[in-house]
Amino acid sequence: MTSRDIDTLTSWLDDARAAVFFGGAGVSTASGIPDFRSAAGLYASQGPGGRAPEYLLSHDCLMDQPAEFFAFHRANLVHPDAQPNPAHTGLAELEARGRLVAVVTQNIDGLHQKAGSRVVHELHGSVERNHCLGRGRHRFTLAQIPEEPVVPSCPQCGAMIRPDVVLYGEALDEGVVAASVAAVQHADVLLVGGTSLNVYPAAGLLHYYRGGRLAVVNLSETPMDHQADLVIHAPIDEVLAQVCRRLFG
Ligand code: CNA
Repeated sequence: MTSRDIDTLTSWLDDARAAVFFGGAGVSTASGIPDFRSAAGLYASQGPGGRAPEYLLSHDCLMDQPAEFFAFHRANLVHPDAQPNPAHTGLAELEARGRLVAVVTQNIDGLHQKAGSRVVHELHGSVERNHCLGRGRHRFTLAQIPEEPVVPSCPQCGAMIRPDVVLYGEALDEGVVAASVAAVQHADVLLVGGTSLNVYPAAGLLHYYRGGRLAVVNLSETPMDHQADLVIHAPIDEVLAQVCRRLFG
């Protein structure tokens, strides 16, 4: 990361009136939540019984082997004590100061809202919200779900409670996709950070961007690096901390 790269990104965000951030698991690694595809990520190891994480986080697993699903989900994707890092707080500050209009995230950890971001489109849902599969679709926060039994059930109707996250084999919420597409289409700056851009359809959102200020900030290379107007291979938390320091002191 050169000082010139930071200068460029800072001036783009200083000029921006409708910047949008699109991010993924790398945004939360500095908060102690492992991503999927880094060397230390969840996909580097197999799940219990030699099963792939893609299966353990799938709709099929939830329905056919709910105990295995919840054990894996809780152990790896639920981090109630995690706190926002400078990437989350920097984005919240950019929004509060009128530079950024939306965060579009593939994350399910709720840390953008915890940092104060107000417009957050959660493409893959959130572990913070849960509902039962009964007719009443009763709703629960994460804190309302007891750790035992492993497979949580609704105190009102007895049906299984599941997290409002998009599992492998499930479709994205159309309303969230539409809002995310609209934000990206109208963005003057599109800052992409902490995502391998491997997961579709989410990664396809970048194709809706029509501006000339696409910045990709990621530790490793991404398939979009060659199309970006600025590429920084560095931690997104450090980059945003530096940008915000230059912009707001
Ligand atoms: P991914 O495929 O695991 O990619 C993460 C990317 O971030 C990798 O390319 C890393 O090199 C990069 N990276 C890691 N740390 C940093 C950092 N500090 N700064 C910059 N880059 C970094 O994850 P994606 O988000 O691309 O894939 C989408 C999946 C991951 C979604 O379905 C998420 O739900 C899922 N996920 C979410 C969380 C979370 O909510 N925090 C955690 C793990 C996985």
